[in-house]
Amino acid sequence: EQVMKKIAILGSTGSIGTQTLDVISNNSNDFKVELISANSNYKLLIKQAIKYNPKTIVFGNKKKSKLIEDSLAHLNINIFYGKDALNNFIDYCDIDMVVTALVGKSGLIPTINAIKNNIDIALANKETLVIAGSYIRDLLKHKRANIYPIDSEHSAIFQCLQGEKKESIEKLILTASGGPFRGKDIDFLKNVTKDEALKHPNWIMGNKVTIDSSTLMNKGLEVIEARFLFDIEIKNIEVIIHPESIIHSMVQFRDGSIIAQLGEPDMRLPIQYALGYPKRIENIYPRFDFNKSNSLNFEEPSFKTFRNLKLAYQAAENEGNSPCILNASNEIVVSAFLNGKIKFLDMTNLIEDSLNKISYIASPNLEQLIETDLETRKYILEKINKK
Ligand code: MN3
Repeated sequence: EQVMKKIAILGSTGSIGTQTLDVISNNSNDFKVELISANSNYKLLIKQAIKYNPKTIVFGNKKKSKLIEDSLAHLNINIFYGKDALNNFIDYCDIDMVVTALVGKSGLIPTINAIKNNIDIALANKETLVIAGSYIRDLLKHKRANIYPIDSEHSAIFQCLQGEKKESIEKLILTASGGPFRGKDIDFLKNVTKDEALKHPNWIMGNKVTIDSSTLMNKGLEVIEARFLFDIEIKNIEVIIHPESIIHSMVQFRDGSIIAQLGEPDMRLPIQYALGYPKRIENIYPRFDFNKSNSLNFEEPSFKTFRNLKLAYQAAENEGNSPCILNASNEIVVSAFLNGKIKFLDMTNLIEDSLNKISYIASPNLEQLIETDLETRKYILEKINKK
């Protein structure tokens, strides 16, 4: 008899959330949706609740509670509201796996609570590992929970490592598309607009990660994510620009062999691999065709133009609360850039400033990381408002 995997999706109305539901729709014998959550898009959350009939939904606030409850009155769904409900979602459902498709630090506490309850995680929320990577790595050692990456680069590396021993790894090679401003110089970047930054050449993603791709901060966060996910030293993690986004990442082993994972840039693939692991599920998504695209290109990233990548490497080498500072300031500056409050290059300058000004803690505990996060946000917001 087929055993259904019971899934919770935190952030079900975003880009990863909707694609996860798409994967589940295509594999309704394998997966059942038990809980979905959204922060602001109540209209889509209601539609999803009617279509997937989960036992529980969580919405960000009570403002639309009457509308939500009236719309779902004919269904037997438990409805919870607010940040506490999201953080403690694990108390409201009985699941096998949680997909953390939240944006930014909102994923931190729900992820930690899932690990404490020995629930497997399909991780799309890279910021969680950047904020508290060492804490989560240590927590995982004492729990039965596993993290399966959804980020396409980390899914690629995870696939390349199947059947391999950790001590055989020489280095991880993360590929990056280079974003919409690949090949441009600092002068060009001075005046780029939000609309230009939101035009990613290959991937369809949420606004935050698309801006992060245009500054290469996304790759910086992914280097840190890889460092903790695979427990590999920063000096053994490399970034190479690969504009076609067909090779999703690679592992070089100690004998010099390189294993790569390839495919069309389609997030449903890494989502499906994380959900179904270790099973490879058949699908009819578009296939990569070597006859149609017969060249794959590579170039070195420019650390001089895209200084965010350099700052991320520096924060990762500093360890302690530095990656947490990097992430918090980045979340604030990206949102300020999207709201038209600062210019493109201001983002990097403000992040650098916060890394210099916020007090360094070499071995922070979770409370200190949460404090660092709040302190950094406050510091950067004040700087932006003074401008
Ligand atoms: Mn990625």
